[in-house]
Amino acid sequence: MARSQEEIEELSICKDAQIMIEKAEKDGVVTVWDRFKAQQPQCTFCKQGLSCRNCSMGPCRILPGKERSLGVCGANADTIVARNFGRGVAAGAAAHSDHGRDLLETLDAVANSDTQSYEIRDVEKLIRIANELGIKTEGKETLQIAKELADLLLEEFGIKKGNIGFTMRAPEVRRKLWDSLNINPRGIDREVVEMMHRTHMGVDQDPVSLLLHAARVSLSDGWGGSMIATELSDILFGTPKPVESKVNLGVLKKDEVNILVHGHSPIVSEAVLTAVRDKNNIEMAKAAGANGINLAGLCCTGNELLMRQGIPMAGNHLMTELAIATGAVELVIVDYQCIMPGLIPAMNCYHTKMITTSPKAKFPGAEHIEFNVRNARTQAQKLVEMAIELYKKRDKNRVLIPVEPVPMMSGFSNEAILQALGGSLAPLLDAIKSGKIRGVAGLVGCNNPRRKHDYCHVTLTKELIKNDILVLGTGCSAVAMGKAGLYMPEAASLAGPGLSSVCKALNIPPALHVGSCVDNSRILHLCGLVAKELGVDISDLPVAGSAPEWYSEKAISIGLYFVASGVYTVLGVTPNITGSKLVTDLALDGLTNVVGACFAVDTDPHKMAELMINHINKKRKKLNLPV
Ligand code: XCC
Ligand code: SF4
Repeated sequence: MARSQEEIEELSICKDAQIMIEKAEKDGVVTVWDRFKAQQPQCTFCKQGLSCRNCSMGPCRILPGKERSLGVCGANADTIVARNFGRGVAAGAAAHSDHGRDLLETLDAVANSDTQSYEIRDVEKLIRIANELGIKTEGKETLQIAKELADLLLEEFGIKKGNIGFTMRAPEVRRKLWDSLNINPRGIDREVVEMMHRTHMGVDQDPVSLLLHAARVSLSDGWGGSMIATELSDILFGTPKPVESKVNLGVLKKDEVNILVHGHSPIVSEAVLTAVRDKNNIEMAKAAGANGINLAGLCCTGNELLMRQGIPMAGNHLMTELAIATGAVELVIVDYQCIMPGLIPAMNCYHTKMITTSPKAKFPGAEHIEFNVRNARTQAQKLVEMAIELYKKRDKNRVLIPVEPVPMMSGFSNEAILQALGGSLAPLLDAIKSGKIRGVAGLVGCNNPRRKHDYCHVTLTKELIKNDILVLGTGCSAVAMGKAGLYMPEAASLAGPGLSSVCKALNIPPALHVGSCVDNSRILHLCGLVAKELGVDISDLPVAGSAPEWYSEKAISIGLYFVASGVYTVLGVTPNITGSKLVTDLALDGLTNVVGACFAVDTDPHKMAELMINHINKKRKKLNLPV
């Protein structure tokens, strides 16, 4: 049965989403919301983390306090919950870090002159990062430095004596704390593998021990795999600087060939961008009756292109099927992560084709055109030609582009923030000390059909900026803020008087787009810089994090590395740990005594804001700053 207007408005706050949900229904496209409904009621054992299928004596479902309080092997609820949580963190860390490894292999190929598809665009950053990690660069050729950097970082994944290099960006007190807890991450792959080992039947049964290792896994992501992904993407594709662009489904063009890139890594999408900008291809599109070729992004590979190249953003996680339902998309080119298999039946309703490009992520029903460092240029060319051919098949009567796009600013890398501040952190620190900016909040993560699409991201951001808290956004959260107009300098009028005066002086928005999900490492790095400058630990800073609508295992890893780095983090979706009181208490409270920060959970963005503001005020008081 078709949804009423009221029901549709309950699903998303976005006009483009609302209009497209209705069109999708009419066109017979099954969406994430339909499938979510069909899954109700969802398993309460799994929801609480109380089911285990780690071995073939099971699966086991635990009812604590009842006869069935132990799994076949004898594992109790605390163990099972901690193990499940740990595996989630490992999967998330693996996803981010394996993405980082792909950038590393690309840098390695460039260094060995093994590719014509990629180059080093930011030589200054290459040298800076190499120096930071102890590589001598004087008198060396660029490619030699790149080679040495690639070799050094490749080691971070595997066998490494000592700790991950970028952890040196954390203040010394924090590193000492990690050492004393034995959670300073060693090799990136090693921590993930060790989690898989520990959670095998009959290995680590102690929930505290499991959680501490989970923290170490997450730190190897935040200060390791993700940070490597960010820094190498900057070196290869350019460090972001402030750039204006547009966001929402209105970025699709009625009279142009529309290509969407979806996934996470910039490796494929950057190659596609080069082909899209090629004059011959534009001529070819014109010969096919189109006015040009329009490239837009979805999710994090979209964020990567938006941050560095100003490529418009069509939407976040829950918008991906709805983008196809516009009937205006020729090609969806994907790499990996967060690509719903539901896109395949959706695209089959139109002339749209989905192309998978990574040997790691194949989708039955999509065409697979594999990209590697050597063939990226030619493959991208092939795809653009394919999109132009598909444009001829577009049924104009079924096209609906629902709204006008919203302008947004992007490109706030730490380098760009420093530059906007005149080269040093001092003006930011002064603003924080005086209370003009009361604190900084990182808003990150996904959408989830459990929550009204974008509602928490936008409401929470508005509350925070109103209270003079500068918001840094990444991932799908960032897209939500952009769509709500919060990424324009004019949004300063929604900020409190202090933050608004800073924004006006610098001509920046009160919420800053700092990148994709791996770019949460930029926030960690910034926290490290500020803490070092003030001579305190990260846990002393007036900062807080939130993943208001998270869904992904990657978000669990992100949340945990923020907490393990000392940043209080508020989740808007309850993680699957409530089956263990011990694990839940530790996450929501006990961790504070261990790593100086913990999680909080609330589903109401106003309450989430209150929690974050109270935390920031508490930290200000401790630093003797005006509250
Ligand atoms: Fe995926 Fe990164 Fe989440 Fe969005 S925010 S749904 S992880 S695209 Ni990363
Ligand atoms: Fe059951 Fe233990 Fe096997 Fe898990 S590891 S499935 S709890 S027997």
